[in-house]
Amino acid sequence: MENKDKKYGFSTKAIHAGEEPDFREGATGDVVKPIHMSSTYARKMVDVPTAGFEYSRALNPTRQALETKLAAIENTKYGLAFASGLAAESTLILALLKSGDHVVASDDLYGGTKRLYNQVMSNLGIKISFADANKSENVEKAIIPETKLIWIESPSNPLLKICNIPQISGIAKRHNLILVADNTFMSPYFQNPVDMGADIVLHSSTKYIGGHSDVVGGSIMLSDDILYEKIKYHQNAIGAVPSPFDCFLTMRGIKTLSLRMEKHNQNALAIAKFLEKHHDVEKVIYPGLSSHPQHLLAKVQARGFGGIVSFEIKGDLNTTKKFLQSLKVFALAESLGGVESLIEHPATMTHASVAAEDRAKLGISDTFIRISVGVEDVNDLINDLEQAFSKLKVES
Ligand code: P1T
Repeated sequence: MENKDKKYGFSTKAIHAGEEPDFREGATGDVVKPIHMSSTYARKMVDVPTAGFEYSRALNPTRQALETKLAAIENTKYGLAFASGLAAESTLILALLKSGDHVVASDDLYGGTKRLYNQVMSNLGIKISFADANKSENVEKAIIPETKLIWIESPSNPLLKICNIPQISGIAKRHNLILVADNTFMSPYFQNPVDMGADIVLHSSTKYIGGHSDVVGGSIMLSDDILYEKIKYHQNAIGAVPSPFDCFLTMRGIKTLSLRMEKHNQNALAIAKFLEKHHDVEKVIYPGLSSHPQHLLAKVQARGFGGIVSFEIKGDLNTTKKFLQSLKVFALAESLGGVESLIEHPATMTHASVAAEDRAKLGISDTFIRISVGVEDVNDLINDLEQAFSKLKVES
């Protein structure tokens, strides 16, 4: 079953794509794709590689299965797997851009992506401008003659800003630019940017796709033959590929993606509503709340709102630290998208590499907190938040 098999639903593709039992003579008919650890493949004749496999960096059977599955769940022709989200990003940038090229990006991106552009790619002469992509016209205004690519995250990390993907895709097409959409926060279960006109979708599969906080990975999904060939060539030439075991874990995670996303969504909405009513909370950001400025766009563009809730606590940095350190079920940790609930402080953790003045401009204050809502019993999560809030009162 492949991405062409549009007749199958999401969960069927997530479970079966890339893992059809092998009934060829001598094969064992495994229902789960085996972990092919071999780094190289013997051939009988000099110029005929066995079953197309030569060397595992270029192609590995377990990674090939994952790549088929990735394409199937994102409704694209091709999938490519990498050693991390940033490895996928680096490969994509090096494959498509050269010195002097310019990128327009939405202003609220994962801190590591900003660092990659500002501290690494800038050394190669690749330039970037950031625009508030809440309004698509800001993206168009930032385009200059050297612009080659538009890069968006929707919802963004950590402010959960939503870009109008079809509108921005229209801008990209008018200016002959490539549109890259980081779909990490929605996962392919809730949103498919290529179906809305994006050229390339990118994921940190460390997050929802893997889903269990036990594997670091990245993925790129796309349907354009020429872009695929370029990125695939660089995947091998640069070599930032995942191990076969990582591919196995990622595939195992994908099989329950639909179940997990439904529960993440349900728990996150309940927590967002709880926080919105709480007197110790200044402001809650969750695309599923009608108070979110782009709630209606989120509803049209995606099939769910995801598992990330951001909020500002009343008080100062000390209040924020006290609150974060009082939690018992939530782990104070970077990352997101796993079955367990995580909480973090973007200003000192995930977005510490973003300049303080840029953080201030964006609204990532010292009292800003990001939650990755897991799939635990939601009452336990709410009780944990409540007991941490109550600690603030006792000590103030
Ligand atoms: O961590 P890595 O797998 O390399 O993925 C980078 C990345 C790319 N895009 C988005 C939207 C991300 O959130 C990330 C990684 N983010 C975190 C580690 C975090 O805690 O936000």
